Amino acid sequence: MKCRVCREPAVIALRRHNANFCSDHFLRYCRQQVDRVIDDYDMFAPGERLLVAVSGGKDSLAVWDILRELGYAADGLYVGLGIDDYSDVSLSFVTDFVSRHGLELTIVDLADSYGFDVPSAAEATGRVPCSACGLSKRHVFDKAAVDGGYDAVVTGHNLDDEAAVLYGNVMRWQVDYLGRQRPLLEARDGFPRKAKPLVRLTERETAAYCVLRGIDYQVEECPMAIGNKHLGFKEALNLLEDRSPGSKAEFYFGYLKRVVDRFTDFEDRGSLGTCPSCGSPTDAETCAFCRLVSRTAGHSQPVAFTTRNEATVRQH
Ligand code: Q46
Ligand code: ZN
Ligand code: ZN
Repeated sequence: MKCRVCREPAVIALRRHNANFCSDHFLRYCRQQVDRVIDDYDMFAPGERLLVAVSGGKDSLAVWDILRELGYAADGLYVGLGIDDYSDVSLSFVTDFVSRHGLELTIVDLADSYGFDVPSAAEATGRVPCSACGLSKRHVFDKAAVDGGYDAVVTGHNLDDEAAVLYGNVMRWQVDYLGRQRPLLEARDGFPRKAKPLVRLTERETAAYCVLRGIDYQVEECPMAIGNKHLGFKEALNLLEDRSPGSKAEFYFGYLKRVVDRFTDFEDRGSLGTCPSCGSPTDAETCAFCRLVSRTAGHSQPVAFTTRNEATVRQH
């Protein structure tokens, strides 16, 4: 097996591209794919400040690393979810990466800042943990980006993630979500710009990128992912991809090219007010995150809640 570019021994075969790459050319391929997404969607302008939502997994560390390599000014934000050892180990991968490269990281711990963690929120709401977890992460990322004057929030969603979310939204005809499923969402109504520069890379590719770059990451699945429908959609698409390499990319990029604009009208563009507790934009009297904070009161360690008590830890 030889590298498509230099004919030296290859370390990875990409069936959907019918190509093999050596280590150097695979890393270059990954950077080029990210660069192409940034370019295609006009994601960032030179000199902008980016905030990477980093979890300790392969995707968020890979996107942070590639953005650095491409010359972008990117800081990280880690949200402590309080999921047993899983959260502690995940954070250690992030802090290792940060100290190795001299980066700036903000840590917001849900329990310290808001008085609940993901397990207690799941208990209080009676819903799957991912529901409170996703809501909390979105709130913390959005708020940190707006308060910190960042130009965009960057997440490590990859091609497998986006194809699985698209599949799930199509299965249930979630037309309002379909209209917003794009690699770039512009800032609007008090929400920051959101960018997903990894959408041209698969999970396997981001894992290989980390291994070849010597980046250690959390390999365990989140123990609270049980009941997460997303994983089922991923498995279904993996079966299709195995039989017909390139199916995921055709499904997702075909959607972006030919279909997504037809769903724009379904986006809920009702006017938003301001949450009286936290100042976030909301279409309800109090935002969903502050309602979650109230519901969890009494289900976890009591911690005084104020609107401005993010326990940020800066590490250099
Ligand atoms: S961390 Fe949170 Fe994920 Fe765990 S509880 Fe679900 S959403 S699976 S990305
Ligand atoms: Zn090569
Ligand atoms: Zn609020």
